[in-house]
Amino acid sequence: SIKACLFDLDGVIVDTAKYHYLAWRELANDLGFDISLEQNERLKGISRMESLEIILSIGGVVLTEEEKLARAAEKNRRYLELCKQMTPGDTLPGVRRFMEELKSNRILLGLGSASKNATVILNSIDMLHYFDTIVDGNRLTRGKPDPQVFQLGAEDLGVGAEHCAVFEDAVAGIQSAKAAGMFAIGVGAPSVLTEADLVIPGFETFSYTDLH
Ligand code: B16
Ligand code: MG
Repeated sequence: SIKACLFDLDGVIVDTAKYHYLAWRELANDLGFDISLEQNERLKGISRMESLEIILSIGGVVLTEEEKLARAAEKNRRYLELCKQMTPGDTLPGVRRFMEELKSNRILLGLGSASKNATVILNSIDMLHYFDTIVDGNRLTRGKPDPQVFQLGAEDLGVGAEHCAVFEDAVAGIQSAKAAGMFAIGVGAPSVLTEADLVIPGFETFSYTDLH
């Protein structure tokens, strides 16, 4: 039976993917090329520096390590500026109700995000207090698809992998959950999240009883 639920942040709790995309796109445009929404799909769940490498390879641009760090820092400044407009109303539909339901049924909640901005974002949508543990990009030595992010979460909560369910919108995140030996629930399109154990379109039509 499920004792803990581990949630990805971007694309599951809040739609920050659109802000990541805007900020990356500005960086690409600045370097003289563009990135499509389809190419942006490849960046979901991937760390900031790895995302930068993918973007540079799309544009065929070569930078020094120093330039890369400066560009990544600039992207993050722009991203955080865009995130400033976020309010609790930006929480994706049904998420808050679902978490309340889990809480009242004594299911433990964890965050498993590649983002180094996770705490800031959770604060701005007033969701930080729901979580019994936070695993974010600041704690990770290996990013998704490595299982580390969800393994650390389960360890913090003292729950075995077989009792954990993971909610993820990214292919890399589903792979990470499966590699950790957990039940992987994709949030999005079944055609994209083919490796998930179950795919849901969102939380509006999903409740605690569906977990069993
Ligand atoms: P940051 P998640 C991921 O968050 C995003 O999906 C990905 O697009 C982003 O590059 C990554 O966080 C790092 O974010 O630049 O804020 O550290 O989906 O794992 O919650
Ligand atoms: Mg995500």
